Amino acid sequence: MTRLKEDWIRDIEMGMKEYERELVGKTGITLLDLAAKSNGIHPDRIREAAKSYKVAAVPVKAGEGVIGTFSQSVAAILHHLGFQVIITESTDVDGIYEAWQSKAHCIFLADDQRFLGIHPSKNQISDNNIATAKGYITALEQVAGSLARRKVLVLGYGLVGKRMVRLLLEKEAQPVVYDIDPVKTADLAPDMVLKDRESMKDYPLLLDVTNQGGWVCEEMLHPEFWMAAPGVPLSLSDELYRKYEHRVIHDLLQIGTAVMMGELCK
Ligand code: 2YJ
Repeated sequence: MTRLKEDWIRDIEMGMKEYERELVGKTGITLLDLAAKSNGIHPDRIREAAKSYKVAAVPVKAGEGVIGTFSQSVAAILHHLGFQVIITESTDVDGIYEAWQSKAHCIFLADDQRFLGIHPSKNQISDNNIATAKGYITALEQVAGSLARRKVLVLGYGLVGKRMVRLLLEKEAQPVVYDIDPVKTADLAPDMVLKDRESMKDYPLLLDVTNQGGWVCEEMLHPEFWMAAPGVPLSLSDELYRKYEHRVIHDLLQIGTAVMMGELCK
């Protein structure tokens, strides 16, 4: 699991409008619509919740500590969806206490292992790994149409990759997995495993959940590929990303965080 860096996320807060414009340009829907669709709810449900929910982003010092602008970025994404958001001054357990004192309905917080959204009074919790899997599959469906009976290549078989495979099977798609470590995919049926990454070019639909940057070269891409890529750093080199940005859905926090909020509105 990649730990985010301040350098990567510092523009999120100021760039939400531009982010939205690009997302709509590629997928035809807004971040709020995507959060709703990924959770099978009407967008109005999120809009209604946004009128009354107060959300607290709690910085967490535990482990490797606070990442500059992490809580601010989470707050900006949720604010963009219409929610009233505070960032607690206190961190960790004291921050949770501050959130409760401020009468926040939902709390968003992350340590080095997990990023959660919690709605205590509804006894609901949202895990960023699950939300990310749902959000990027929905984004891929949005650009490529129904995935049923179509092969989808999942690059990387970690926590999010596994969740994606489960969701794809539920959607009656045909997931095929590539992971650099063959031990990870040993339990999968042989026809669900891509052994050699040179064959990637046969797959136009890609979900990239790897955490190694720049290992995909142009010859490995199908001429009409679509890539939905929560993996950080991105598998495409900066140069390839610039060339094919119109075919790649990729961000560092926005889709996962928005889908978490959608889940808490269910
Ligand atoms: O509050 C803070 O600023 C930090 N404790 C945030 C830590 C963010 N955590 C990560 O980047 C981890 N890799 C977990 C992310 C889970 C994404 N699926």
